[in-house]
Amino acid sequence: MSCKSDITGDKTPFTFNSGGTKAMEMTLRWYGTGHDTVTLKQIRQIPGVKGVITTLYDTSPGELWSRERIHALKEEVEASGLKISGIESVNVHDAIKTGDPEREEYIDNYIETLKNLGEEDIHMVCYNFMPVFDWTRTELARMRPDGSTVLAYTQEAVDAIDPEKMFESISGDMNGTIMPGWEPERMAHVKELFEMYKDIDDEKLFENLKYFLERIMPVCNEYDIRMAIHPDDPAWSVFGLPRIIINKENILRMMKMVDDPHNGVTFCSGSYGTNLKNDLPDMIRSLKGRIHFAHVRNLKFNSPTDFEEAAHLSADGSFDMYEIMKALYDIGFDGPIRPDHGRMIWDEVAMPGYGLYDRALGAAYLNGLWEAIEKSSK
Ligand SMILES: [Mn+2]
Repeated sequence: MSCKSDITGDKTPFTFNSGGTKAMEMTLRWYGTGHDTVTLKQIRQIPGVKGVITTLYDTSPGELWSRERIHALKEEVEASGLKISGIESVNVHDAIKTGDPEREEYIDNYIETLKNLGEEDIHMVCYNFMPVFDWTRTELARMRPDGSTVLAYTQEAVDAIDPEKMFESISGDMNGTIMPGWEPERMAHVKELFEMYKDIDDEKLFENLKYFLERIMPVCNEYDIRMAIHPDDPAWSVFGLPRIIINKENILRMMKMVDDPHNGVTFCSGSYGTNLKNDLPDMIRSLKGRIHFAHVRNLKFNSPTDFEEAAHLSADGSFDMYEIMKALYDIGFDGPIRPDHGRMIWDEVAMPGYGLYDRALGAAYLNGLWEAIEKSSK
């Protein structure tokens, strides 16, 4: 709602936003007490951050989330003056991704979890459909000229490594944390995981995704839960595994194959952006109404197959962050948004990509861009 007010009494010449309009909601990812070095109190003090994107980090893919645990998490977050703006992630079991007969039981659990989240008034769920490895990086602490460290990727390093050694090669740089998708218990079974996917190609993966979505859409409609698939990162096949959520063509195919507004996307600029052929503002515009969550970060390319995660500022990397935020503004994006991975700066020791300082700078910068876009559009 727009309001006019005046120090002298009734009316002034300026219009201010009283908070009644729908607008994007700046958030920060938080892994939960005992799993995150960053506290809710710290998050609360970042200007403009109203909510967290969180999860039950100690659950395994396929496990049912009880209403009690969701409720307890919600109470903890709300006691700090924040809210739960969405879940990242409710992970999808490999049996669902591979179409194994066991999937029925895991989909039933997933539906029950969504129902429990809906009952607790949580309406956005991020997930991914990547086989075996979640996001892949070849370095977790590449030094930049200013002394900060960042996650980085080179295709040459991936091509040279045995996938079973992938975890070993980066685990030493995790600062003692457990990184999402790289849980040691899961990585101990990498060989079996590869075996499960040996007959799965892109078409089969699409088919299994469609099956999953069709099964969960009724509960999503009932509780207004917006499903937001996270893109594959990097946006191409690694180690010969199929990867489908990688470009505009595929994501539009997915939106059409289960044509329901609750079937939507997490627009992650840093993941789609790994492929320089992806025109990020154009993709955002083509997904109007289906972007339920946004991850905004910048990458710096040293070559098309060697990139590192930069500061959010456009000038520090290869993307035009203003154009990305402008596209989100133009399509009327009103969901949760978060700065994505940050650099490790000011001697912070935290999960790579998930320190407090650089993500707080990112949130402030993205809020600044948004304010400027909003004011100049009026
Ligand atoms: Mn992301």
